[in-house]
Amino acid sequence: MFHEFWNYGIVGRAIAQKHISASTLNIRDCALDKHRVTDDRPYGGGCGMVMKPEPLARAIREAKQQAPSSATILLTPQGRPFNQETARSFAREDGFILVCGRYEGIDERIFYDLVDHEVSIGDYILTGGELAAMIVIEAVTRLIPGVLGGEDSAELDSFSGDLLEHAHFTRPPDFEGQQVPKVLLSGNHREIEKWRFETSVVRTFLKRPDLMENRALTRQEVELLKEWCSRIERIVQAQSACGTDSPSGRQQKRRDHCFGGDKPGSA
Ligand code: 4GS
Repeated sequence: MFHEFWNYGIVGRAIAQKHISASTLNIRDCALDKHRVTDDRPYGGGCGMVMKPEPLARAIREAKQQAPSSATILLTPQGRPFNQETARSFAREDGFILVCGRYEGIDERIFYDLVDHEVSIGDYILTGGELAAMIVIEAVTRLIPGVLGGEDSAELDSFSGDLLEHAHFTRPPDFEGQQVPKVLLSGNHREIEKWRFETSVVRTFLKRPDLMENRALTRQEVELLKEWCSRIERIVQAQSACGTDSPSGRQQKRRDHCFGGDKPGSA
């Protein structure tokens, strides 16, 4: 699974340019018996198999020898949820050893001495930790200085601040009758920045309100939300003044997707 991964895209280039180094150890190669068995039936019965401790311990010790200052992280749904903050903290470390489990689980005694942290990429069950490890490696690699080649796009992406990214457009200016917002063609950088900030704030509010509920908002964010509040209030008041089923509401054909929903007053 990792052969393609180490050679592909940003991770492949980061390795080729020596921004990072990476290698894989196959736990099966650390099983010393003839059939290279890494799993066994669970004590106490039940379905599913458990990873045997000896090959896993041998693999982790071998990895620790190759990367002595690295913490050992087991990918498991029981771990701490992986997010951009975790990615940033991993990017500051010297390195890490990611342990990818298979089967129902691993023998509990591995945890006592050999695993430092447990990390989960989400609340769902995979058949192996490999894809989870790749997700962690990708998210961390693109934060290593130099990997994204000069431009600061890692910093500007979603979650670098506490807002989702603004809407993006490229050519053509007319795609199947949908126009690029005029402000982006205006060349007015102050206005463009303002528009981008507005799309960020509003789509964060619409798509991921949890990202705003759990932190202190900036003054600009509060100002913007207040402005939208009063716009919405004006619309609601106008509606209740002249009845709720006005034909003009039904005439609007296209939605403005930039904000993750309809932008009041944009029709
Ligand atoms: C995850 C996860 C995972 C759990 C591995 C069952 C095979 C599997 N790993 N985040 N045994 N979610 N691991 O589902 O990290």
